[in-house]
Amino acid sequence: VGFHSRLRMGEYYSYSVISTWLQRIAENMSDIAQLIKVGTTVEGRDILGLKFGKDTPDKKVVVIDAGIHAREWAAIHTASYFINLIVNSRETDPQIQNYLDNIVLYIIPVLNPDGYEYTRTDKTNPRARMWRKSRSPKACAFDGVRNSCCMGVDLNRNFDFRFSEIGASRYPCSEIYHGPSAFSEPESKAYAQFLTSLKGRLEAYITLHSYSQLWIYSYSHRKFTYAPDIEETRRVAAKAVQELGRMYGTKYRHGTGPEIIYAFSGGSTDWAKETLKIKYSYTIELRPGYEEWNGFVLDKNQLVPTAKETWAGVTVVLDEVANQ
Ligand code: ING
Ligand code: ZN
Repeated sequence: VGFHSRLRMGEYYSYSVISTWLQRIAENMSDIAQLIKVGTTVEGRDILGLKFGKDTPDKKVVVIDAGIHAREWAAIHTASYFINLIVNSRETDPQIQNYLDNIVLYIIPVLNPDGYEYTRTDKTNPRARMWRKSRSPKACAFDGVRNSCCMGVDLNRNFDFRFSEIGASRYPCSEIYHGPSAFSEPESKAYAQFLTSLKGRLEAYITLHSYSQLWIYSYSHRKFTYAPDIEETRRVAAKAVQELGRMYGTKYRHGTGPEIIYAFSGGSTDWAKETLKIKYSYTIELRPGYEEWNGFVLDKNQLVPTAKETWAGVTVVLDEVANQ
């Protein structure tokens, strides 16, 4: 067990440290973990993840990701914490053994590594810390006054679900620029292909964001627009939020985007729900609460508690899939 095969939790790490860590886990624990490459970013980085559990064709699949938005560091930490927990408790925790035996679990901790690395240049460029989008090359549009050109696409507006309809912008300089067309970006395109390859077996898809303490389900482009299994979706969300809150008393709300935050289209969970017919498709907004002014910068001492309580919520979904 060499350098980088363990990461101390409660810290933020560069993408290269995270990548090496994932590789070491796959090398040292090939009985439970395999390295996967989802695709390649605009700047040429590999989008890496781990696949846990022994794969047999009958097993249900769960996918958890984080870091589609660059500045949401607490989400990346939380996904990393999940990996760390599985790796370190696989011999002692019966709940984790149950998951390893009965489901296939993919965790992709940084979907937008170009953006994440850019936010980490904040020591020399203080504004970089609040970057949200990818780092795709400049695109231009006339905004009524001038032709404005900017880098980056909001990857969570670039999925082929009601593309550009609402809560997204056609201006490249906007934080929520949806890109020139659905799946125009290598990151979102590769990820959609990856999820599609799991079709039929994919029972749950969870994407971690920050912040606002919300457990969001489909659909989010318009109020009162649900998938047919909304009752089940709601039941599991309510239970997850309750379990999450039991640990430290953190209060989450659950609902569709327009019910609890805002309407938007082009996001990964709505696309997955509609196209892949996934039973459980959730966007989770981690700590702090929405009343906080700049919740993207979460104090390091909140990282582990945030990850722990989120795991308590996520296990509600994992239990549904593993024990059905
Ligand atoms: N939030 C999500 C976003 O992509 C969201 C919010 C998700 C709203 C799902 C409605 C439904 O904008 C963050 N923090 O990125
Ligand atoms: Zn986000």
